[in-house]
Amino acid sequence: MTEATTKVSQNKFEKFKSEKDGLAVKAELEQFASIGWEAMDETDREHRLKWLGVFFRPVTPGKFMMRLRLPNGIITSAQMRVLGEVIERYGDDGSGDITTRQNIQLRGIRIEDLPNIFNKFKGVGLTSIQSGMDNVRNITGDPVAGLDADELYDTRELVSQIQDAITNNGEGNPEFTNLPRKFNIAIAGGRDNSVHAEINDLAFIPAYKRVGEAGAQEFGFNVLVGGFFSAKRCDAAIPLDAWVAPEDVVAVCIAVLEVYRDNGLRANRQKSRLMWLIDEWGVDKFRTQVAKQMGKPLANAAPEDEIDWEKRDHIGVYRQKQAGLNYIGLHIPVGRLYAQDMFELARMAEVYGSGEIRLSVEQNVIIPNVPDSRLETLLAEPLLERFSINPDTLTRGLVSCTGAQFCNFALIETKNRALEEVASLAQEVQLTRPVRIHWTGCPNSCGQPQVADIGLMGTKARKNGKPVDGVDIYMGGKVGKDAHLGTCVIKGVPCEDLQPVLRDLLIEHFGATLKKSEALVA
Ligand code: SRM
Ligand code: SF4
Repeated sequence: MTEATTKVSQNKFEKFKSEKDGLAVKAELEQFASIGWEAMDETDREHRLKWLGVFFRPVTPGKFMMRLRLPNGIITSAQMRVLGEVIERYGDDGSGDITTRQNIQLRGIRIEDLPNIFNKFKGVGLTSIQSGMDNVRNITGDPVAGLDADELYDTRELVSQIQDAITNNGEGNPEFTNLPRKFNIAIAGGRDNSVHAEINDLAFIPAYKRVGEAGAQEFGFNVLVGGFFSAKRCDAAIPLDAWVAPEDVVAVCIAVLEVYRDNGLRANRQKSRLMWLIDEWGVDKFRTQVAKQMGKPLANAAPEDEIDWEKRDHIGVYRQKQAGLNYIGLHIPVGRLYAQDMFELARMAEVYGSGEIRLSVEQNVIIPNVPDSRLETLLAEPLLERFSINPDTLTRGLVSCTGAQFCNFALIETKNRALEEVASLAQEVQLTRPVRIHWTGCPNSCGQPQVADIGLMGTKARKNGKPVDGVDIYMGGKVGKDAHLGTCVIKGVPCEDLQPVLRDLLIEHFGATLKKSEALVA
């Protein structure tokens, strides 16, 4: 590490990291399990455990959350079954959520069970290592990689290689356990930017480049850097003016992380994400440093990228590039799964598909490799009544962060409220196309309101002089082709007054019409 990292005045996070690396708790799990969560050192319990993907929840003390790593959002039926077994024993406390990074988080976890849980994970090749705090988050890739006839690049292998390099094959890698802050990486492989590349610290976008005198087209990626959301500031990623061949992607990730690790700003955690370093240096200097770290020059970006489609949501039945096979996208309301759901999904993936399950950043599930001959029976499965392939237009694009049920940053409850709100709206209005509504419980923006058609960010509003649950409303988020971030258009709407406001926005901006009975009343 350079002097820049060691000399800065240390905030509380830098201080505890320098005293003991987060990953060190890996060797102490048995001891934590035997003494129990209340007797644990507070910093180990509330912070360092996050290096193993284990999160203390002040809202539910003693019942921890576990965040996995599922590269490219892919999980096998055997892995899904293990997750179901882990949460099943916690009864009503046990549940799982599909996250906005194609990942799964488990709820209700007891510290005394951790050694056993990690053993079970190992048995099926699952890891939760380095999934929280100042580490690289789950690496996202195209959810239909290897299935989509129109894909430009199958992102699966690259995403796995990056995860393996950063986590030392899931065992933990001290090289990357002390970044200045969290770090997000995404690789787009299709034409519709299904990973929201622009909101990642480092993203790779398909782009062809003319090479050699004959001007042959070579496939590679244009590189974007610095995208992030935080309570203080939100920015879309900017071009690094670099194009990399697929075989150089891992090296670029490592070089960018090393430059960020050794030079990123650490004094103020509000200003520690990569974009703040790029601001300070300028993108040219940042680019030069990355090339220097790689030990070879970076090629300039290709003039155009290949993102030219509107974003797909993958819900429904779609033909794969493999003749006679289909992928089925199931809508999982606000991403919430229980043990029985996990068992059912695992069974269905085995009975009808190849035992593989995929997750999308919209918190939904895809079952790939279903032969034509098995489709009809799959579509008659009772689970599809709840996890529909054809949800109503408002529910279809609904995304929600965790919110107050489990997250102590939350200013409002989100998941249940999101479902209730669309159910009420669906009684009032009809739409001819889905509207992507994203809920997020606080300005940290885990539910990505800035990429939504309508984004709702929890806040405290005032009504009759009293503080009440409210939302700031974002609009204009554009995904897929020409992606750009939405902005706040209305501030402080009390949640209890939200429905008419949303109804009017849907009518004014998204072509909604009142249902007959409502129109008559009006
Ligand atoms: Fe997030 C912190 C949940 C995606 C920005 N996020 C948190 C914590 C860990 C806070 C806490 O300790 O309670 C939340 C855990 C609550 C819980 O119990 O579930 C939390 N974030 C989530 C998830 C589960 C939301 C969801 O329901 O899907 C997502 C997990 C993704 C994963 O699998 O790793 C999640 N968080 C995001 C995203 C979206 C994305 O990555 O595309 C963002 C905005 C993008 C970004 O990071 O640039 C996001 N989360 C934050 C921030 C603000 C970061 C900052 O620089 O200030 C925080 C607060 C922090 O890190 O200090 C945060
Ligand atoms: Fe928690 Fe806020 Fe993130 Fe929602 S946006 S999960 S409330 S930190």
